Amino acid sequence: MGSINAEKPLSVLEDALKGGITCFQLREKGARALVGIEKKAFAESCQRLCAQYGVPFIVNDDVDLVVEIDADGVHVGQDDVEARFVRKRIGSEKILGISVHTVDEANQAIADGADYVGMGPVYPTITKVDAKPVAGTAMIEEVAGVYPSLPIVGIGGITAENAEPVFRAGASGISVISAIASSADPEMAARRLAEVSLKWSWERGVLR
Ligand code: 3NM
Repeated sequence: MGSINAEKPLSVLEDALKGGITCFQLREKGARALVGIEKKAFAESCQRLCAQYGVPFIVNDDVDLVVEIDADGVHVGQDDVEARFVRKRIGSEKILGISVHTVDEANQAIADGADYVGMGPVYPTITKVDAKPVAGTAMIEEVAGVYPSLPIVGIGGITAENAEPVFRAGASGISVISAIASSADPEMAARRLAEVSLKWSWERGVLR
């Protein structure tokens, strides 16, 4: 893996879609992040690509943009705008994802109308500068134990090689940035991740 390919994000996205990703979240953050009409135009390009592949397009932490361009959903963290207001604003049809780190936060996320929760960082990551301490998979296991049918998506340092414990702990999905965006072959990287996910959704289906 090298550094994240920030120069050609749309071609990385298209490769990832070809490789079989099942959901895409636009997370436009950091010093060089696009804003305003540039962010909107870029978001719409991502949205069009995702639509071509029938993959949901979710925007991180920008409810106004979600409503404006009619994205499929929004993801918010604990420090972002209060989730119950987000559900009210986007209506019942759109996907609402909420980052949680404890069972209490999961309780609240469900009460606020979350369709899924994100949990991390499972492993060390250099992608999110303000990531919380590495959490491993224990809390995923705890939340999955309390809410067996709540979709949990693990995040943070996940690769095709280390994804298994995340699924074993009870996650239904994995979310990655560098495993795809820093790969020399993003399509192949996405394909391998999709294969691991598919294997686990099949096993979980059989086990339940
Ligand atoms: N959120 P990578 S970790 C965006 O713990 C994000 O909530 C995290 O990137 C959390 O796959 C993270 O390159 C970064 O580690 C994920």
